[in-house]
Amino acid sequence: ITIEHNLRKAIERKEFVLHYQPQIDTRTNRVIGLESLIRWESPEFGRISPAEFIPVAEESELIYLIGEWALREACHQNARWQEEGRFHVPIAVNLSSRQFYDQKLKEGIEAILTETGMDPQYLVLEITESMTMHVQKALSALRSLKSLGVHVAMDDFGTGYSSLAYLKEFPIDKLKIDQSFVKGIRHHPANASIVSAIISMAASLNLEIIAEGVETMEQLVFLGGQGCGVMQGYWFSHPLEANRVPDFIAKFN
Ligand code: G
Ligand code: G
Ligand code: MN
Ligand code: NA
Repeated sequence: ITIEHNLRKAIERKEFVLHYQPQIDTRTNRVIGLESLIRWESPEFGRISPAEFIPVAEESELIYLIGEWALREACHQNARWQEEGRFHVPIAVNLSSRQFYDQKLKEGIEAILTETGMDPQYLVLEITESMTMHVQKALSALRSLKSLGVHVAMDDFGTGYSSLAYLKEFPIDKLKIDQSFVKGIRHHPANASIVSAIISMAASLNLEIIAEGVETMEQLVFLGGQGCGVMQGYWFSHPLEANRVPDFIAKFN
């Protein structure tokens, strides 16, 4: 029995769940975003990390089913929170490479937006820098998605090989500094320099910037001092189950 076979059953049995990690603006101390992170709760195998099953799903058509489920679930959840009327916070959804380059992604998202009544401005699609190596293909995929009115963030920034020359051409809204650089701030001066350089580049390109994997007060202070006020990481919160999000936001905001 292959993991692929089990993934297919997991979709039918609705064993996936989204957790949400708060993104905090440390200047105002408010939650300004939530990143959805998929979890597979298997009755047979326990909790399986997306780092394990997403790459497997990417090797088959299953990635389209799982990706569509995650987009729909995030939009539904946003609509539920809006109905409760308590907060209005953008939700980020990670896209895999095959999803991003799928010609049908745009109409799929359009249908989900209509179905859930989600305001596209509150949907942030996260792509990774390494997915944009084919610049022309990436540009046309980005333009098509942006025409929906959604926002786009470039994730894991600094670890891929995207051409800086093209970064300014990409219709993206924000850069997420990869957590490996944030982790190295203290002991590896080069990482601190890279972080500073990414922050100033984002500012000059008019891109929002967010630091990932912030775990210590020291990292928070360094990032803030360099002009990066928006952060995500265990220092603030682990990814939360949906039902724990309203309380977290209420306490924070
Ligand atoms: O939260 P966690 O450390 O388990 O996530 C591991 C990896 O899985 C991260 O790279 C994250 O971007 C990715 N991931 C989490 N949720 C999704 C999802 O819904 N779709 C895709 N394509 N990747 C996801
Ligand atoms: O690839 P992407 O950046 O989407 O994945 C984010 C991953 O990082 C998720 O697996 C999430 O659970 C994890 N994560 C979030 N905050 C922290 C943190 O402060 N430290 C570490 N080690 N991982 C984190
Ligand atoms: Mn991400
Ligand atoms: Na990342």
